[in-house]
Amino acid sequence: MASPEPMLEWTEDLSVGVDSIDEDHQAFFRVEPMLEEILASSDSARSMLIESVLNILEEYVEGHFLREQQALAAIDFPGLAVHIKAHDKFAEKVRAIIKDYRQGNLAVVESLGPLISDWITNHIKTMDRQYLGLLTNENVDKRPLVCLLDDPEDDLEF
Ligand code: FEA
Repeated sequence: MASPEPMLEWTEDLSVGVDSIDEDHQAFFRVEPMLEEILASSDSARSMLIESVLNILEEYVEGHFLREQQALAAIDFPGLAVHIKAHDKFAEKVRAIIKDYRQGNLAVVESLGPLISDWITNHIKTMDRQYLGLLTNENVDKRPLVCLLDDPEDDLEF
């Protein structure tokens, strides 16, 4: 039997040089192991714990992407349109899985782990590196995700 894939870990070399974004990414790296642990358990609170992870993911795909996109737009980042497209595609997949799960297809939640791993490899470790040196602590909104989402001024069109 094939051994399971090792968990992906955030390491200093993945830093994009912006504290708030690095903290978002570090939190995101913790989602998959957390979810796997919950799925492997027979905890009576399992469904409540899964729901908490789904809430975290929902907030993340709204708030983190908004944080990056606003900052990239402010510096006229040349790859912005492609970057937004990638965010939108991932967010759409996450939302579809969550919706399906909440409609009763409980097994679909198992597809989140591989999706997250793939995103870490193909986006955080690659595409997000493209703005290294362009974004700084000074030109990125450092508020917690939940505050970014609550701010009506953040309803920007990209
Ligand atoms: Fe371009 Fe950052 O997005 N990372 N995530 N997730």
